[in-house]
Amino acid sequence: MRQAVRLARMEIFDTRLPLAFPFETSFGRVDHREPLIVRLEDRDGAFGFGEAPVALRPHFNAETNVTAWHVLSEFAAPLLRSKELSEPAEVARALAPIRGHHMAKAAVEFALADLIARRRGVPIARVFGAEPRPIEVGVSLGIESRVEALVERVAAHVSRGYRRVKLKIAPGWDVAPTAAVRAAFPDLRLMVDANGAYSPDHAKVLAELDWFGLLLLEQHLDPEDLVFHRDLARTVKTKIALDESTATLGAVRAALELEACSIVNVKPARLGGPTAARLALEATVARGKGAFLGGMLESGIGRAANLALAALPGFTIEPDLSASDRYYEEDLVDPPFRLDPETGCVSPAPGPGLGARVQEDVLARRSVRRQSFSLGSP
Ligand code: OSB
Ligand code: MG
Repeated sequence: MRQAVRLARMEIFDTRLPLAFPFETSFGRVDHREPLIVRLEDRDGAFGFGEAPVALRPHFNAETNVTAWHVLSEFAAPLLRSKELSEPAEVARALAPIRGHHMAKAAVEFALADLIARRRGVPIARVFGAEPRPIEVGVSLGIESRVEALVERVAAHVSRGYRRVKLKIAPGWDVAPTAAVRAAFPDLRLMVDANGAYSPDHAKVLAELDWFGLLLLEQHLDPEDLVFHRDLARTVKTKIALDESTATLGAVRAALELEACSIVNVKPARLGGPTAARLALEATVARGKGAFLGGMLESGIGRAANLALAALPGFTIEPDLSASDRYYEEDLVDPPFRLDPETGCVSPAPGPGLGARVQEDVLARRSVRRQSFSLGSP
């Protein structure tokens, strides 16, 4: 057996990261992200970083930047005290007494995976059972005030090399912007995401989206109602993908069983970490359904780990995972992630763990609060 990691310390950073350009979804417009970054250290001084991509508001899911801080500091830290852990999945087991709060727990599991990879001197992908490689990625673009501005935004990203684009939609911003982007880019791999903004009363407008040859329609209805999604999936030709509705591995299994979707957005933080993400992907593949890896506008810390997971076999659509400059002017990692315009790929940086170096000075400067917790035996 491999030598177990003896945890000594956990530090939490509460960050404020200004976005390169505002991002508007059906929940509203944001110009910052506020992820918590977790740094774990073991008794030999080895360390690893993980990210909880939470926001200030509980719109995507019930977690916020404040609940994640509360859960990590009050409940996760005591459960991790004096723990010896040999693999990331053991974090999920150690934190199992905490119900929900997946993003908070995911940050710890990702940090342990990075720490283990650095100790072994291997890329984090290996710890996930994947072979690190360049990944063809897609970009997720927000709602704009005018259709022309959206078409320009899409054009800028297509010219940079993105070959798959996801548009955020909401009632009143759906058929017209989708039609305009499709008219300007007849062959683009295009999909839309409503973040739960529609109801079954909108069946007619949702059916109109069938005209545009979309790869998928993501989470158009109430996240808590799989049966709505199943019923509506039967009335539209476009494939349905679920994000918020598949908040847990159990919900992924239920959605597949019900045929509420034919594609799963495998979003590691939403599911509770890399182990849950791998299991969700495996369940989806076993059912013969499609999958893509989703993102939460993570900093380079969360994105490096997601990029490693995106190399797992079974994904059928490019991940929501773009270059650093799509998100932040100043990323928390160096080098920043770049898109190769020739191949449409983002590559992991060479090196152990996350590959890219975490810029601890930038992390400190971008944090409004940080706190360190001793995890060693008293
Ligand atoms: O619904 O997939 C989503 C970002 C924040 C919250 C929810 C979502 C998103 C994205 C961004 O679509 C994907 C990315 O990280 O590039
Ligand atoms: Mg989504």
